[in-house]
Amino acid sequence: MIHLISDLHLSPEHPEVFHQFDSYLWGLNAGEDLYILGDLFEYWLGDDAVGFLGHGEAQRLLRSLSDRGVRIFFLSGNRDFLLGEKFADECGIQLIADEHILKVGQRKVLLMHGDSLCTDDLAHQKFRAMVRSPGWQKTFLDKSIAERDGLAKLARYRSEDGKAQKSMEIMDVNPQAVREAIAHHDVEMLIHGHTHRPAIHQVECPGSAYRLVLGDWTPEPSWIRLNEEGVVLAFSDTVQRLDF
Ligand code: LP5
Ligand code: MN
Repeated sequence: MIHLISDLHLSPEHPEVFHQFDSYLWGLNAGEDLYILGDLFEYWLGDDAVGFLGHGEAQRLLRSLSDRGVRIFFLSGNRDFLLGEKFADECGIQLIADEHILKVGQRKVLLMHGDSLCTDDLAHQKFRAMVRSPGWQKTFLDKSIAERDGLAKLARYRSEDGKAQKSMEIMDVNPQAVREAIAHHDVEMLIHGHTHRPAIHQVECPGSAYRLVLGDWTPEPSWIRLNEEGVVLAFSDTVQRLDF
């Protein structure tokens, strides 16, 4: 079985989400795969700041999961794009690229965080291009943890302020960007998070494909289970199923 989650936004301020995560992970068995599609953490300042941000417990939880024989794959989101190989190695996680192709039997499924599909949100695309560039990341990571934290808090403040002024439409995925991603990778299914609008959408591009959107974990966990027989999406008190 393949399990997929995203957008937990773990932080010490919300221990209830951490406890839900812990319980959820006990439902996963050795030999199964867990794909984390970004924004596992509220924000990430670099692998040297795990203790500073209070993510030591999460690190131990992930390590014990990989030690139990569950393979963990991580694709970063717009909050935790600075999560690196050091933290991944310590947890037994394999880092994968945004736009990762997952093979399920004969099927190809495209995995993304989802923010790159929000192409109408020009302010975000500009910010994204900046912070994803290796030069910017090196300069940022060379700063002290306290300085990085100050900048991250400023970015979070500006982001919340900016979102209050943007329409829901601008902050959703752009339909043409979705069709292009599906056609470019020649897949029949795309799974992403980021928008916190869990749903199963049918996409005509021009062949028929599906776009599955994971939800966040407040107040309930959201997850996808996928195997050769079909896919199940859970969010709030809803469970939706798609048979292959
Ligand atoms: O994250 P969310 O869901 O609230 O909103 C996103 C988009 N916002 C972001 C910004 C992140 O929340 C900030 C994460 C901090 C990571 C910490 C490490 C890096 C620190 C960087 C410090 C410069 O991704 C939001 C979208 C929304 O999703 C919906 O799709 O609309 O996008 C924006 O609000 C636009 C920009 O992304 C935000 C611009 C912030 C600019 C901050 C400049 C800081 C000052 C630099 C001084 C040199
Ligand atoms: Mn996100």
